[in-house]
Amino acid sequence: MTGPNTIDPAWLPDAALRGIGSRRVTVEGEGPLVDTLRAEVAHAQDKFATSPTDGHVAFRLDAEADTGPEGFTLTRSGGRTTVTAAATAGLLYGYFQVVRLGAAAFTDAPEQTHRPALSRRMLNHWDNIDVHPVMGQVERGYAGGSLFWDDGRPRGDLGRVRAYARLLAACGINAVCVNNVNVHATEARLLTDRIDEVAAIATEFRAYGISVHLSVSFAAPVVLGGLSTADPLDDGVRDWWRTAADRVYAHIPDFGGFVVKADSEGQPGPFAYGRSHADGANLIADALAPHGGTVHWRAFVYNHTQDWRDRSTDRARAAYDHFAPLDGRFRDNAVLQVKHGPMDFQTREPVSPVIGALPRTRVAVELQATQEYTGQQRHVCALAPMWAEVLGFRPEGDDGPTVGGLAGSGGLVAVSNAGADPYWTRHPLAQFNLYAFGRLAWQPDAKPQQLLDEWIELTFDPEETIDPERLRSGLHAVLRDSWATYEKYTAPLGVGFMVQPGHHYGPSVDGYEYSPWGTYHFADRDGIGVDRSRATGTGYAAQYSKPWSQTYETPESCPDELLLFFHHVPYGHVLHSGTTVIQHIYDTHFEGVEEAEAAQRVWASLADLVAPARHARVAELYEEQLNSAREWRDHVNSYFLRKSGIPDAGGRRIH
Ligand code: GCV
Repeated sequence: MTGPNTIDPAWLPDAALRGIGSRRVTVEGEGPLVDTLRAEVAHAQDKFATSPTDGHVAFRLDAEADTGPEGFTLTRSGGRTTVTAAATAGLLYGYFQVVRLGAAAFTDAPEQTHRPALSRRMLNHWDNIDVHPVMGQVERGYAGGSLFWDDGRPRGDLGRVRAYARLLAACGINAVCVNNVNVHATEARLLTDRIDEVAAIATEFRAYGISVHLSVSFAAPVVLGGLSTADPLDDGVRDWWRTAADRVYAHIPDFGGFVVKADSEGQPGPFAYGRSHADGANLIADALAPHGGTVHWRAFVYNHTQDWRDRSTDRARAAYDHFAPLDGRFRDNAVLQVKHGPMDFQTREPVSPVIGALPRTRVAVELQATQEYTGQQRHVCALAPMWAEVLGFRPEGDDGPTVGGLAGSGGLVAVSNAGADPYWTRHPLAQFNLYAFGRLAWQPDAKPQQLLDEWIELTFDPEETIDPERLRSGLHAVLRDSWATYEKYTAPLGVGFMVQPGHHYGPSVDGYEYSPWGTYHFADRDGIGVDRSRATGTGYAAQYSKPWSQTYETPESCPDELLLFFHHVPYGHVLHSGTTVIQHIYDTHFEGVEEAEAAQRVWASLADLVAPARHARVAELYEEQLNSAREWRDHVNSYFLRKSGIPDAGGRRIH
């Protein structure tokens, strides 16, 4: 894989600091974040010391300012730009807003106050210390090894972690869970005798206002403490967790809390003791409460050893069935962390009905920036449009709150796509997913196209590019609709999981069809899809409130893109688009590959505008993307031609 000689600056190249670096800047206030801000300003001025202008930028603390703990007010008038905040975090976020605005930060404009809509904006790393025999070091990681550990030990030089923290703060992220939710034996010890390693990482993140969290094993009292039980109602177990939390806070006073995957895919949990997930979450919440910490308890609980012959069990139902009855039983410092869809980060899923179903429980919504099912950072797949759709969804219809609003109670979380690769995300264009996640967590109703423009302007310095407009429109052409393109050449109409088992890359239409994982499409010679209606299917559609329970109940009212998620229909079923299901499958698979080919040509045409190493890396990955997309097209089209016997109306070549 080609790459740069140094670590890529992503959306903070020095060129983006030109505006602030060439002005007179004053910074008021004290504290670690103000120290960071002063260091940022000094760095910018060092780079542009030779080009002073007469503008002035001031950062001031004002305890009376109505900005909340992280917000800021920006005023721009008469050559003076002022960031005012009630707390030091606001000054730092204000600094990055000034950077983001570029030249516009220094022209007159009405006063603006920015406050994050969500107070927790978190990344989850699925990093292991050791290299796991099947999953590698970073589970579902496609960007090299861990940023935190190497060769079984903490990285000696944490400068890279500091640089990562800076990038994250610049897009608004304020919390990071550093290790995998599947907690293996070595990583379990981060909670106890290896806590110093977490403390060292926390020092780097703290400088940028980011709290550190840890994934812990529910069985820790047994595997680390030598107790005979991990029963959440056992006094010895409760004492053990309290002592464990006390020790963590003795090392990391501003520690954020724990993330727990329990009773899920082999991880231990409260079911073993006949206890509920509220009992489990509250045990850990109580240990954290004296220190102000929070437990993020994942709702990803389902039976992964089901019998594929059993048509009555529906994995999509599981999280709601387990958790909706527990509403109101969680502590205030327990957050239920719910994947955005009911299955597992497929290219297209409906929004999880759990998100709106627990009004008396704090809920965080979990997205997946790491592209497990969306091309594994070898395919271009900009996820902001998907996330914006999820965040704008209203579980109770037009008059109810959005998912973004509901997540205000617990936060927005993404599984990180970053690793030790010099481009951070392996595919340089996947950096946009990380950036867009942070910005959407700050402002869930931000428009994906606007975020794309921001990212382009920061990442690709307009003044160093000979034709910024051609570059901008080229990048829009390759990124803007890339999720839609990816969806076209992979699994159709919301059915999901036609991937190769295990690693989940590339097509295998029946790969999971006769497996225990609960992920089926039920294609036969007559039709395809899962009947999840209340009337004749698994009843999943009835887990939604109105109007969605009605919308999803019948094939006539169900949106096309989710049809096969909710219904089993004949291949000749006519979609709202006017075409049949089988013809839609053929058409979209041909179109998707053509769109990817067109994007590849656009990228080639940008060779004179993009740094050679970055251009070469993306060009190389496009070769892989196109090979893979053609595999997808030919597998899926051939499979359905052979199953259905219905020819393509376009008479195109299917194998
Ligand atoms: C960390 C999916 C992934 C697993 C992941 C799991 C989870 O099943 O394939 O690798 O485990 O989700 O979110 O816990």
